[in-house]
Amino acid sequence: MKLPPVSDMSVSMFIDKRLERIYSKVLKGSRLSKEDGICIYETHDLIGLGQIANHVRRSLHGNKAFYIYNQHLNYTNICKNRCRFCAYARDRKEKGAYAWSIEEIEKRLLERIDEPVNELHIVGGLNEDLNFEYFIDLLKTVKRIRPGATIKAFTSVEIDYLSNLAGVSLEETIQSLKNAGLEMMPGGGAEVLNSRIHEELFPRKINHERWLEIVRAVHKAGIKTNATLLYGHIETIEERVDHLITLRELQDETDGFSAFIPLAFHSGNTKLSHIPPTTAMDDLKNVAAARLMLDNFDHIKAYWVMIGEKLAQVALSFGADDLDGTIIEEKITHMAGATSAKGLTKDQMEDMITKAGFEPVERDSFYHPMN
Ligand code: V47
Ligand code: SF4
Repeated sequence: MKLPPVSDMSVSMFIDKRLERIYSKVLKGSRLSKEDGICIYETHDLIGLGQIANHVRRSLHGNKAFYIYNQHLNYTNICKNRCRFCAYARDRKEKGAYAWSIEEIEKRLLERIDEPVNELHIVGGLNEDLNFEYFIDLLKTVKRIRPGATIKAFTSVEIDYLSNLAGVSLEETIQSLKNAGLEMMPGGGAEVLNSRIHEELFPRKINHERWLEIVRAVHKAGIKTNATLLYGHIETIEERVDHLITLRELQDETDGFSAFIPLAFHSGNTKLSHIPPTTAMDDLKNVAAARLMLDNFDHIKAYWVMIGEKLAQVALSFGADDLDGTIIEEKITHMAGATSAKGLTKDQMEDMITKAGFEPVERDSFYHPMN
């Protein structure tokens, strides 16, 4: 039996007929509505949805799948916010609490100095024992030891905290960090841009409006950031879609987002430990929803740490074009029970991509190919 190629996929091939409307819009280049977003999450026609998302992913990036050789540095787990979904944070006197000195950070960088790391992903808790000088020193130390690597550091939550700590405006804070070596910011911190969820899960953290205000200021200062959605806890489908639409609107305004990363909630060792893990269906729908709703984002990452290496490979055919990085020593998700590896080698990364039928492209933080 001869099947048509994917590019000739007919709109009448879908099991869920609601996907016909979405596919027609995608082919015309029309923006998807909130109703379309809800349909994407509600449908059980995962293969139909995947084909539409894959069509967009392939028109943007062909057969390429990106990854980066990076290293995570989580400088402290002491945090005054104590979000209910977080297994990583500790109080100052609690067992397992830590804060790395600048010397300790230097040691961790030097331990891997022979490896071709080209991005340092640096985030931590809100630790009242660290002063603003510590953060400037941290950035300068990383830049001195790894001058060729990009520093991608701090979420908007940390930027807000640092601005209060320094006692200067948001703009001045961003400028000081930039002068010390900050070149990009990761996603994270927004969780779900929604006041109900904020109140229930992370009331001490900055709210929706402040998160947007900070990201807007960071983009205005010429620093690109990523964006995330933490899904699989108490959020509704409508709240997920609203979150994606809010990000899409901000991207229309600033064009400062680089990639979007759906983050699958892991409940182990958290105050929400009764919540079961996300399903593969939901993980893939989140990747596809991101690819289809975020029509102004270049890149969608499948974060293998959270969804596992095997599903991340599949996600490359559901809208994702990037597997994030080699990472080395991931802490935040592993403390919440993740069973994925703590890091991958370059060979493992390339093997994963090749065996999923894609061409691996090692990139820098700004998606320039390394070779
Ligand atoms: O903001 C915290 C999430 C985020 C849990 O920008 C949890 O390239 C699941 O933002 N289960 C930090 N998630 C990680 C992050 C990130 C990761 C990889 C790449 C990039 C990037 C950004 O992790 C937090 C929060 O949303 N998180 N606890 C948990 N128990
Ligand atoms: Fe602190 Fe971040 Fe954990 Fe919230 S998610 S408790 S802000 S480290």
